[in-house]
Amino acid sequence: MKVSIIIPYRNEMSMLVDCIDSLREQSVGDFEAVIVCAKSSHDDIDEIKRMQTEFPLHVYSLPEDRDGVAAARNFGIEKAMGEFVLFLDCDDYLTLDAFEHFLGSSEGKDIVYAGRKYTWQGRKGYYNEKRKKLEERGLEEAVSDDDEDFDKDIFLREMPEKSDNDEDWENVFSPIINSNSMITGITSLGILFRRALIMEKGIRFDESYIYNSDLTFITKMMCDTKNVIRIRLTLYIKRHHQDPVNMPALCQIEDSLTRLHEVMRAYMEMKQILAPVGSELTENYLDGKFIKYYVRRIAPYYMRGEKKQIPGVYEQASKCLPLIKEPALKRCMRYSKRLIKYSMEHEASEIAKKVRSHARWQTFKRTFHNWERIKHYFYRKKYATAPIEQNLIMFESFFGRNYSDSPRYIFEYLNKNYPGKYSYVWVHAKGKKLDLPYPARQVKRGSVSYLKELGRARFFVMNVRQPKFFIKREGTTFLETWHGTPLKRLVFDQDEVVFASPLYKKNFWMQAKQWDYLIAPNKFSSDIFRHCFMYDGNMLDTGYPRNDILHLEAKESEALSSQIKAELGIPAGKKVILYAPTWRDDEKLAAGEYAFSMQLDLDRMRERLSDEYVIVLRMHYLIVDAIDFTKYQGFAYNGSVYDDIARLYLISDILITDYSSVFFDYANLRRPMLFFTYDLDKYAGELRGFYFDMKEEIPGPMLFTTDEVIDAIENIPAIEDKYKEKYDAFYEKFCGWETGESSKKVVEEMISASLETVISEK
Ligand code: C2G
Repeated sequence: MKVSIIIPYRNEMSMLVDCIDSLREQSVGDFEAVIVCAKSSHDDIDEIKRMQTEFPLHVYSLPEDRDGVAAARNFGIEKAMGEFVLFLDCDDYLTLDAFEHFLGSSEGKDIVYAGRKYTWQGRKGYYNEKRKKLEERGLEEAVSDDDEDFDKDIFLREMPEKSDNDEDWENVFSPIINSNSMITGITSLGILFRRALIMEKGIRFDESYIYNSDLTFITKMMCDTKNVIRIRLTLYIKRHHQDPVNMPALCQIEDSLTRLHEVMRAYMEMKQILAPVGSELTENYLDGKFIKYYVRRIAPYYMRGEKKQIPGVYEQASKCLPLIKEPALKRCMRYSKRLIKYSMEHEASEIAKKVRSHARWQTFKRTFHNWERIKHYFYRKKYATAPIEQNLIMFESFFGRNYSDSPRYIFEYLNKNYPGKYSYVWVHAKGKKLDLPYPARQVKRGSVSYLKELGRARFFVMNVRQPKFFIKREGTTFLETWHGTPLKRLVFDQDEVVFASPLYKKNFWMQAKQWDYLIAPNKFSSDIFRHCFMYDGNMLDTGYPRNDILHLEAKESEALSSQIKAELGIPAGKKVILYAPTWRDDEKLAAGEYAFSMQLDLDRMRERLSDEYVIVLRMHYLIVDAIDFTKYQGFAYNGSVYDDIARLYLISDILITDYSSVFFDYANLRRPMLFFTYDLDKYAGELRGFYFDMKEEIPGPMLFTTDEVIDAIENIPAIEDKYKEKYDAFYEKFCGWETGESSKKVVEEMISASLETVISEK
């Protein structure tokens, strides 16, 4: 057995699957995997044992009296049979050709060290992104030809014999010195270690460390061998967790006191281990890394309070700082140098003052270089501290791109039923003032006036998330209406967010914590919203205000329909097909802007349907691609310029959609729906994943070509007949709460509860 891969495991099953898959797909290999499960993960052991692999997979549980990564790795070392061991964390993975390179270079070596890369993504996302990057550069390289950072040829470097020549010797310590990271960036991951050397020298991970046992382990290993080879290719992918709220990686856990103490202890021990080796340069690099840690983590910690609140940190730092040697100090930045010297002569509270004034100066420099930051500075310091305007309500729908959705109907309800009681401000997107039926101030999203209003409004009604910098002031009320029943998995229910920012989950969590009320359109959504947003505020189980309009009296509804058709120039005698697809996560053009590739063949539809029908095309608000309508005059109409999709539902006889939440709303009308799901496998599998099996629940056929769509339209009565029962069940489940009174219910609940708050505050 050539290599034993030691994998400590703790409750991260979905990530372990990815990790094991990366081993399954190695092109060469004579290895075994040794998985060591921590106490808290014993429930998963059977599932792990059932994993099918072509290589031997040994699963152990850590004895009751041992815990932590260090213990799991040591236990793995005891069980390992390979000539080498390699430490792999269960949330990380190896590149496809890792073993080919590792084994190809391992002959006669004690340590084979390769490059690591950090990512926020699992393998699927990582390789997708890589493929995309390659495509953008016009390359068609196989994804396994890894690493844009290095030349494609492997660059192997034999380490020199230990000698007095520091210049050479430094390379032996490349894991320690060859990066800009702080001391905490040193790791034992992704390195082949000759097992005989570990056993012979009795080197183990120190189990008294929680976070930083790697530091002394790797230092000891490096000091005990001459035989190191470095592969200048990325073979190890280290993964940050996208859900640091529920499942933070060790490196994502905020610097706690324990970690500060551990790092300082490890630094002192590493210095002791290195002392007999006598490599000044290596020590200097290590000192440099420690200086960075001190300046960025330890000294700022003093700002949290007086000495008594930071037990032992100051004392321990006082022992570490004198160990830093002059050459390392000479090489570091002026502020770092001064801070170290100052720290050796002053108390923690004085150091805290120095750090604070430096931080203020840095913030000032950063802020006043950038107009956006200046605006946000004033928002924080001035607008969000000004008196709150007690009757001011701010509305925003789809980032101000239109006057629509539930905020619109809440606004109209308030104006009709509470005239003169409130004042209003609506947010509009750049270059698009809104056409409002009642008086309201309008502010451009992101402008200074917008920030002023954001600072002083008493109520907020928004259907997407508020900006990240938003400060939720005491005594204000935030009503999040959201914008649809979820079919697509959302936020914390997504295993992996492939296309959004890796901080998506964390940001979402912070934002949802600021919501006082969240509207649910049905019981199904109400339940899901709780876990997908990790939301524990007030849920308004009222149905969507935006769907009130779908429950007007027949006469009123017909009159409104004729008016809307006239606005769009649609001939009264024609039936209307509404095509309203959703957006695709992988068609991103820029932040908040997506492309859409039209798969419905409009020429063909016109040919077969134009005598009886017209089609209104309504793109999702994130789509910026324009369709040329001039070609289809009299048949296809641009519904995307229309503010509110609910009014388009009203005029349409048939809806064609895909995975968009529009079908939950449209069902209120009980009119026929067709599902043009030409990319179902990709969408449901790769892009999002669904909360339920579409085929089972949707009250209409899934269609995959334009001809199938046309055939269905020509046979609508038969389809209505076929799906009648399903439609009834669907209506009951998703539309039952919506009776045309949702705006009223929301306004009454929100306003009365908020008034109570104001009264009790007084
Ligand atoms: N929408 C629209 N036109 C479309 C598609 C959607 O006006 N062609 C509007 C509808 O009001 C719809 C809302 O945007 O309900 C959300 O659109 P989805 O297609 O469902 O996609 P998404 O914005 O990702 O929201 O919980 C719902 C999910 O968040 C989905």
